[in-house]
Amino acid sequence: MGQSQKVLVAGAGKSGISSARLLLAMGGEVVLYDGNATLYEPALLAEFEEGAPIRIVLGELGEEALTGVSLCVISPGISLETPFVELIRGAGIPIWGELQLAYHCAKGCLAAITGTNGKTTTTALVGEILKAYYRDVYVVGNIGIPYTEVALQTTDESVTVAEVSSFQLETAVDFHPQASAILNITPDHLNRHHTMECYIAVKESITANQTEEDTCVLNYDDEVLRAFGQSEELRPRTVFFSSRSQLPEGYYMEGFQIMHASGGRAVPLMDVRDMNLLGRHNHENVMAAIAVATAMGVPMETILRVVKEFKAVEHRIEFVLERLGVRYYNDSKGTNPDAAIQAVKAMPGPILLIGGGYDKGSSYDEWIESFGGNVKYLVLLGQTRDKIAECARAHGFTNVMYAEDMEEAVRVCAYYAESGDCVLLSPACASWGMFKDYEERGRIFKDCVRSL
Ligand code: UMA
Repeated sequence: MGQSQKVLVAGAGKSGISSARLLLAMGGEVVLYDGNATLYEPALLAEFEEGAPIRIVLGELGEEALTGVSLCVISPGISLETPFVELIRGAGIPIWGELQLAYHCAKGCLAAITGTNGKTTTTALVGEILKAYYRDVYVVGNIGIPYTEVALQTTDESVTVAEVSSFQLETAVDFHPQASAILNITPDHLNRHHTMECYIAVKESITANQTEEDTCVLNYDDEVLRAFGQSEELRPRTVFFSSRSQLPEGYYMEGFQIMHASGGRAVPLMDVRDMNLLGRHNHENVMAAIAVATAMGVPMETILRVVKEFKAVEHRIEFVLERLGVRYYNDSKGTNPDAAIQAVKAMPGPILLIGGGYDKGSSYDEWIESFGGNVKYLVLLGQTRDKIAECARAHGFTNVMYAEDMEEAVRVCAYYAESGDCVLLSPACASWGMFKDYEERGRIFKDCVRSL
């Protein structure tokens, strides 16, 4: 990336705006492209300094827009199969993801966390731990703050933790974290990656540039990741964690205790009842966070103090309020069946469940099977509702209702709920189509609950 380079930034969402700002700050020239022709150009231009060398292209991308362009920085939400990408490839222009651009410009130490579920909680927790020990800490990525937003502020003394999605890894080039973690891999985003093999390969590529001096934290209970951690090809030092098996090396659970085994000795670290996070999946997230933070040089005493104080992140099995003996939980971040299963399992009482949304090509069988008599009603929203209702019927679950919007869904649940029940929004689907993102969906749910 040289100065005064002309760069095409594809996608004018959070990542695109932030990438464009970074490129301009480095003295570059930007063509900001978005496929959505209905975006308002003056509003986009207002994001940048007046007179900045930036041109906006909306809708179709013509070949003339590529004149002089030497790099394309693509937003994570844009599939590499989108037709305009062919045009860029045809012109021989290299494609970097937003993550790659940020990495290229950033300094300091980096930890990167991926996995299908738990990565936001784990990243936030690692961020809190790092902040308790280091002065200059950044928490970035899929969690909602584009890495490009802070890349130029980082220094050799900075410590950054990035939540990294499969979308972001797909367009990484020499991305090299000192500590990486893959928390789990279950089916998700198959409409974009097509097969599980491709999805797994993309997730595992977080380690592609790591060396023997680096660390990779892996879930021993996940068969794919266990095999990956034991394979000869993996260069970084592997640290396993497990909530199901006792490990000779690494982190595992013994009853309520998180244990650390090393060099033939196992020591108890903490009792999970002393922390605020609920459910086994969170015990796994905590073990991964401890391993990553240790690899980043934080003493165990500091790590455990922060883990005990840490509270659930917004939209992830977040307790909203109790009304007439009914507890309301917002798990809008439950955007795939596996995450939604964890939320169902974590509920303290019978459940009225709000689900459905954008179709990512997921299968809902395991999710419905996980209801196991604990879900009283399933209220469905969005594009996937027929597909889910049909799947529920096939599994003998017939207490299914449709709602047109979140307000109706919440009202229906409140009407049917009895004291001791839980109303849970955990859709097993993405929010797109009805909401801007899962955060908007979760906020609207909470507003509806509060105004009951
Ligand atoms: N667009 C096109 N052509 C397309 C698709 C999209 O031009 O074919 C345009 C849209 O019109 C829109 C822009 O691209 O204007 C949106 O870009 P984006 O989807 O990359 O979204 P950002 O706002 O940049 O947010 C992204 C991440 N979004 C996705 O990966 C879909 C955010 O993760 C992330 O927080 C943010 O960068 C900051 O790093 C969200 C997400 O849903 C939370 N992630 C997925 C998940 O967690 O399951 C991976």
